[in-house]
Amino acid sequence: MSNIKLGDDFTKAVIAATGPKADPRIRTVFASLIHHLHDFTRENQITVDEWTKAVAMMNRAGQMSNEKRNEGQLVCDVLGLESLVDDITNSLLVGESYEATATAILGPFYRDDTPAIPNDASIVLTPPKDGKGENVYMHGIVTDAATGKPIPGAKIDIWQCSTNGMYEQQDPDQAEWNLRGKLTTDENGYYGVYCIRPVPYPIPYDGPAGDLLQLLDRHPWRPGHIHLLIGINGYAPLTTQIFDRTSKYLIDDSVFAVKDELLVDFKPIQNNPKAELELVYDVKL
Ligand code: MBD
Ligand code: FE
Repeated sequence: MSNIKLGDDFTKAVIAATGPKADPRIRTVFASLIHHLHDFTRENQITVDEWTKAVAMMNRAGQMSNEKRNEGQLVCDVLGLESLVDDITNSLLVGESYEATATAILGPFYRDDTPAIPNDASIVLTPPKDGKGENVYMHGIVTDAATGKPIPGAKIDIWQCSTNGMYEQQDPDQAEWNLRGKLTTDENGYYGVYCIRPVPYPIPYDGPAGDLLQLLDRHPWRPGHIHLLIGINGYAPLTTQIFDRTSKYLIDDSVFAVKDELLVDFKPIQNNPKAELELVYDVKL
């Protein structure tokens, strides 16, 4: 390729520089990474100028990141990388997942310290002021995928953004823990919670992830979704998202997380003073 002097022999030498004490997995993965990175760089004739821009983007992602914002993860998300590792991780759980609920990516807004709440509580601590908030009674049963038996005591972390497109930690006008809660299934595997109908939402685009979207002529929008993380001893934790079947952006989710199996239907509910809509969502672990 043109006048490049640093060809395959150079790449082999860089890989061979790995020392004998390197962990085997690290050795394998980095040999492959160096190989692909070098090939990519040669194939595309990447210049110092272009590489400098890429390094600046990585540095800026690091500088912007804090406990409320994970810009590196967002950059990965817009490139489909979190969805890919989610799929690979799931495919490695042989036997476990054949009938289990489909997974989806965790995303950058999960908080692992979300307080426990009782069943049938509301996570709407700060009701949306824009009139777009539709109250939903979401409930279902968690069962064992293999036996069909209900699973009592499963922990269900649930989180969603408000109708202004912001998660609680991004928005000073929302109470802490608004639209978040950690439920526990009862003796019948039942869980229930009052939440809001999720609306489409743009991922934060004022940083490198947004710059990338712009460079690629893409929009930042995600379809309306609710996050779930379900865990109990003896089962692989299930990270997923459910999507309003009627939402915009199902076919062009900016982070490539939508799966057909995860589309859900919000239905009108009668005789419930706390909600206009009902969402029945059962989970199989
Ligand atoms: C989100 O709200 C989200 O769920 C994902 C996966 C990525 C960015 C923002
Ligand atoms: Fe999200």
